[in-house]
Amino acid sequence: MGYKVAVVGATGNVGREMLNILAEREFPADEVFALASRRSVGVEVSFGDKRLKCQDLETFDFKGVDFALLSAGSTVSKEWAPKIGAAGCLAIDNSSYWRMDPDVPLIVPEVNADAIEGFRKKNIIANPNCSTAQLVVALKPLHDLAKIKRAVVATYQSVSGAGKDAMDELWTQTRGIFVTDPPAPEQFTKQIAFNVIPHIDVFMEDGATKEEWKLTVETKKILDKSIKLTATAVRVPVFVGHGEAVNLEFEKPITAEEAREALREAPGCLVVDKREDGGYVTPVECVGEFATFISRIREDQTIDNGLSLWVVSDNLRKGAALNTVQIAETVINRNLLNKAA
Ligand code: 11C
Repeated sequence: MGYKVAVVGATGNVGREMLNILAEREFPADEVFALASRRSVGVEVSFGDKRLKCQDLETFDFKGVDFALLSAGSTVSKEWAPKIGAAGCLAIDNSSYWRMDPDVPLIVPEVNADAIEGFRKKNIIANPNCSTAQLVVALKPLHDLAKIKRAVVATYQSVSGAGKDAMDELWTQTRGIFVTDPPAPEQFTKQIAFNVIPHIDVFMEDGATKEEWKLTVETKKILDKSIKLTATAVRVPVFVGHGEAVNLEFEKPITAEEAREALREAPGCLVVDKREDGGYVTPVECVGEFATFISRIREDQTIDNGLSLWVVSDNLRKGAALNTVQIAETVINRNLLNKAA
């Protein structure tokens, strides 16, 4: 018997990718429901070669549904994840709302799949922020090899992380600069076309942004609380795919070649590191892919046991929808739902 899966926020960037990935990976679903807010009821979304009509989240009955994959923002997740969990349906939540709750596991299956069993307390599992997911996939094999003491990360984040309206703003502003007057910024604080903006999410008291804070606290929760991490998160005029320049200081010696070998063997990682023109991956090439790509692996001679590298992944996939579906697959593979065969 297959599973029943509901996608909450089915009309958004990530919700649509969830449906694509469920179909692409032939997730063992008997029925898939597309759910959205009342104003999107009846809107059709693609699921493989089928079209699904969005149903109203408010009136949907989650009893008998195995998985709800949520990507409708923190406000919806705050209210709905507990209601869905209480109805006996496992809520896998892509918003930031539940991530730091001690009774909710925060999971990247390649990194901390064993922590998944903690979902039973609330029947909720959290999916990390997109910039964290790809980072920890790349850090895990290196941490296992030589123990990371400190990480310094600069992100180059695509506008799709801020939603569809933000993608439209990049498009209309870029075109507008050539054709007519560019529209004023609405989704971003400054012009995003032909520019970069060192500001993602709200400012915290210490001067960091919340995106930077998330990178720190989520990496600690998923990988190792002893890792010190400082980040600068930057929005760049790219539609899909986040890049990250990562500098690492390890406890033990590690060569670039050892790091490359470990990353080549690691689940979810794909090393493209040719040290020649074009011998590295850029965001444009990672779109639609499942892997986290690692390039530019090199020793940092300015510190003991230092390495630098470049990490790129599709933020709507590994950073969101793919990781959510992988969590559901892990629950199934570990037989944690106790569903009768
Ligand atoms: C961005 N990383 O690129 C954000 C989007 O906490 O899930 C995802 C926000 C989150 O704007």
